[in-house]
Amino acid sequence: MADQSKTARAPMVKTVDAVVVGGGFGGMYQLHRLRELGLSLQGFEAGDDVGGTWYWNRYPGARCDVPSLFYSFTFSEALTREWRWSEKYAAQPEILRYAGHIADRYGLRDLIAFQTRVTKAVFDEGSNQWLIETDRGDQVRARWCVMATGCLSVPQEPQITGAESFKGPIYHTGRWPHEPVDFTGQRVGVIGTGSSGIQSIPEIAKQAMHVTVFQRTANYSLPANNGPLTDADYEKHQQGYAEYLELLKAGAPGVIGGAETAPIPPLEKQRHVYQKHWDAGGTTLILAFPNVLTSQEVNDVASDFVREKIKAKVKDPAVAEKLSPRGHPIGTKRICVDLEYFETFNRANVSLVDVRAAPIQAITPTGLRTTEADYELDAIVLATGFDAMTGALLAMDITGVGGARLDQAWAGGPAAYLGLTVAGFPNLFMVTGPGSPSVLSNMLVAIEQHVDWISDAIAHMRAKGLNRIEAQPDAQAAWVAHVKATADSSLFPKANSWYMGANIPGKPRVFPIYIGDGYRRKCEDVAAKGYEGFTVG
Ligand code: N01
Repeated sequence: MADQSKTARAPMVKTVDAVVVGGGFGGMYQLHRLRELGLSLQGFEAGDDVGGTWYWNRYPGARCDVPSLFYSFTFSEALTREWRWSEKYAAQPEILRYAGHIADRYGLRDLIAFQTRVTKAVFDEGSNQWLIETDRGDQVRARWCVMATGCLSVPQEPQITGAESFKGPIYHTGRWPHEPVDFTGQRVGVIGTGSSGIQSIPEIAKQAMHVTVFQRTANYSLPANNGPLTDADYEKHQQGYAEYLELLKAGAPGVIGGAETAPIPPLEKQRHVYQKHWDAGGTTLILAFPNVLTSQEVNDVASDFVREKIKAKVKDPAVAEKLSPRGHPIGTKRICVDLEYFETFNRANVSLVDVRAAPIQAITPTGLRTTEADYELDAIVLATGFDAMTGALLAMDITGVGGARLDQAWAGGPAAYLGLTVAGFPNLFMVTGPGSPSVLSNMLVAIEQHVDWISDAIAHMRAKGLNRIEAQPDAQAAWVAHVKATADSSLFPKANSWYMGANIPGKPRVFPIYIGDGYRRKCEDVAAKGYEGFTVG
């Protein structure tokens, strides 16, 4: 694991208008917007530079599954004009450069204390301020506190007996070292076949002597069809850009938008359309019809279609069968996008072990033991995911009104009004928090919308001389019920996914993502009605 030695500095004791936690895209844009409003600010970031998820996830093959041209901020025309992506799906180093460019362009680094983790936030009812504490001994008071802490920022490491005895290195994809890792001549074991495993396995296999993939659940993955972006691509994008911005303003549809009234398309039409999406590449196949994620009947056709493709790609029929996902509808565990993932299993130096059939028993000094066999390994890669959606928020000790703690308030699962604020925790905002579209939308677009809403709310409060805004429990309960009802009308609850919290032992089984239509409009209406559902004072 990357061990950062921290640069020494004296603890800060000060008061600012707002604290922003997180130096990823959300934190950076929030700092930029609040500075424009004239607020005094303090940002905190655990890493030693900006970039958030793209700072930490440096594993080989890390790449975005949203086309680069759309994985871009839209708030500044100049920024859009001057940045040029090289590939249809940008790789991690390029996205990190984009994050660095934003930090430079807007002079954001000076606002952020790096290598600093926020440990505690306590609301002081007397002053209506938050007292923020960090692992560096900082004590910062602020009227407004914005948590831009990311949806997938706390790595999940399975507790495997004997891990500490392993003689080689153990890497987690979400905490990849900053210095290059060379697997040449090594026997590498990879545990996990979610997006991180599916992206890293083909790259590791190109270098290592042998890769053993320990798979518990086979996953659906769609080809990226990546390639360089050409002048013609840019021109076409430019031509449609104004229309794209208009669409964003109108609010992107939810992933199950329109499903209720959608008919079951004829079988041949479904297969024809899936083929078109497959050829184009990327994630859109699961959105090919409004009801792919709500109708088992439609989903079965899409799932079969992808299983057939896997069968065609993998030469050994027994391996193809092991790689064929069964038991969850396509799209209900996060869909993966790959570059030659299934083809990688045709290589002589790659083998697949089904650890559902023969579970992992222990890590030994020289490798890994399942109930069936011992595997000799020089290095182990944990592509085992994250404590998603709530992990980073609950890792901090957050106390609101009357000593209420966030972990207690969320003991039964996260509850938040619009995914932006939590009743009992005034003046605290979350960027892409639970109950908003977040990970089932384009994250940069979702971040911009949330940051703009939060900034407007703070500007409104300041203009009116108000210093406290708090979600009303009833409004929050109604929103949470709506998010749940929408989720329950879909196939998502059928899977044991990180969306459902199923990858974290003991985590409440809740689907904390809003997948219906009209989210942006709802947020705008709430603001237009003088922050309906909030108590403002
Ligand atoms: O994590 P995951 P991830 N023994 O939770 C397995 C985003 N992301 O880091 O399914 C054996 O999806 C686990 O098995 P199972 C994206 O949103 C985006 O890959 O629980 N196996 C599963 O196979 C993504 O969805 C991009 O049975 C164990 C795997 O580990 C999210 O991050 C790229 C195990 C974890 O898969 C998370 O992806 C990368 C154990 N004890 C990530 N514990 C792009 O933009 C866990 N597993 C493309």
